[in-house]
Formats: sequence, C-alpha cells, structure tokens
Amino acid sequence: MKESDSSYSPPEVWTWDRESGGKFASINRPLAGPTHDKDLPVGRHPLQLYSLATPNGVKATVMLEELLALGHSGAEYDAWPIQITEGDQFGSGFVSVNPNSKIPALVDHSETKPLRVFESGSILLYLAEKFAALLPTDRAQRTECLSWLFWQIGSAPYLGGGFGHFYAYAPVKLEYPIDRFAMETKRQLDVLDRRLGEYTFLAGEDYTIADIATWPWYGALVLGQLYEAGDFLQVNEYEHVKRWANQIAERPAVQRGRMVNRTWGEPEGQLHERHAASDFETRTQDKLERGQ
Ligand SMILES: N[C@@H](CCC(=O)N[C@@H](CS)C(=O)NCC(=O)O)C(=O)O
Repeated sequence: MKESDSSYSPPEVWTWDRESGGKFASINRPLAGPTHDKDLPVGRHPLQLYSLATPNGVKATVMLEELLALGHSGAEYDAWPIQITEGDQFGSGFVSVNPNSKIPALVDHSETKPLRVFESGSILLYLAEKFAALLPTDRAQRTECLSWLFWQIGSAPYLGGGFGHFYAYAPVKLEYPIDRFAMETKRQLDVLDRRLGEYTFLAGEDYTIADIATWPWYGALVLGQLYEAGDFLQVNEYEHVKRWANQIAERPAVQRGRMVNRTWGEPEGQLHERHAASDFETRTQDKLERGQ
C-alpha cells in the first residue's frame, strides 16, 4: 500500500464521536457493563446456555451434544438465543453471567450455588472436567490437548476479528489489514495442516475439546462456510485440514450442535431454542413455520 492511499491520521486522543460503520457498528462501544435491565430465562435442565450459533457459540452446543451422545444425562441443557446484533449481550442478566458481554455463556444449576462459566474455552474445559470426557487423562496427552485449545482461543481473533472483519464486514476494503490477516490466517492453516498430516486429531488419535474448539472456525473456513473466502485463501491447499474438517462434519452431535440457537440460513437447520433432544425433530423453524 502506498502511503498516499491513507487519508486518516489519528488525532492525539481517540474519542467516541461516531459509529465506525460496517456490519457490527451499532453494537460496538468502548464501555463495558449493562445498557438495560433484562433478566435471563431459566429452563428446567441443570445447564442453561445463553448463546448464538456463531463459531464461538457452536463450540458449546457441539460439546453438550457430544456429552449427551456419550450418555452423560447430566449434560441436558436449555439453550436460549442471545441476539448479539440487537444488543442482548448488554442486558443486565447476561452481563451478570458474562461481564465481557460475549456469547457463549453457561450457568450450571446443578452445583450447590448456580455457577457461571464464560469464555468458550473455559466452558469446554469446565464441561470436560465435570463429565470426565473429551479431555485425555494422561498428563502428556492432556497437556497437548490444552495447548491446542489455548492455541485456538489465541489464534481465532486473527481469523475472526482480523481477517473476517476486514475482508467481509468493514465498510471499506483496505489492502493493508486484509493482506496482513490473510497472511496470518494462511500461516495458521499451515500450522494445522502440518499437525493434522501427522495425527488424526489435534491432540493425537482421539477427538477432544481441542477439535471441538477449532472446527467451527478453521473447519468451517476450509469447507468454504466462513466469509465466502475459500477461493481467496485457496483453502483446498490444506488437504489434511480438509480431511479432518470433513470427518468431524459427519458427526451427528456436530450436526445437531450447529443447529442450536441458529437464527439464519435454511429453516430446517435452525433450532432457535433447544429444550429437549426431540426438538431437533419437532421444533426446527421449517416445522414451526408450517405450524406442525
Ligand atoms: N473469547 C471469547 C469470544 C466470544 C465472542 O467473540 N463472541 C462473539 C460472537 S462469536 C460475541 O458475542 N460478540 C458480541 C459483541 O462483540 O458484542 C470466547 O471464546 O468465548
């Protein structure tokens, strides 16, 4: 980029005097805390999830569906949609569960005192430990799993907040940030490709919370389902990531988890609220709209 391409020069002190533009402008603000009073609904199950089927939200619902598929009935949950483009994450009830105002957030009512859990990585680790599932017990394997889990939490903001924001959502297309974050995203895909060329899953031969965390971002990206950026990033180059992504996409729990709190796309793939396993058969949007 030539220096003359930039018409913006930062003032001495940044001030919040106008919307930044772009898809999420109306919800961006430089302040934390609630903007309005709103209690969260509570259903009858031990676990209450407040979320949306974005990549970070899908991590939690896939995890819960995987636990139920493994026979952990204590993982039964109610999932309530939080409409982040309408500012639900700034309601007082949600902020008391997650002071960072981001989905997903979980409350476990089966503990002596209801326990809040926020941050998708923390939710995955909490559930894995609570049910002793999808996290290796051997110290070396557990450490490898947690290294990839933390890798994902640290890396995805470059893909989402960096590449995705500037490539798909920003009101102007700027070469410098798109270039920078496309480069970093491709480097991350290469990290995954090398690992998955050697092992079936990220932590080794077993499917774990590291895969559950990583798949909704990097799996969806190589399957061409994120930002419509498959050609731009030439995702077909990452053949091992594609193999892994396709393998995980076939898991029934993943297919169910992706539908929960999904409020866009094909009506048959949307289950706005989830309160029972049977909801996948009876309460998807196509059926509700037909009045069935
Ligand atoms: N580090 C957080 C990130 C969560 C996050 O960024 N959630 C987004 C949706 S994918 C959100 O709630 N955005 C609303 C906002 O930024 O106001 C996690 O992994 O849980």
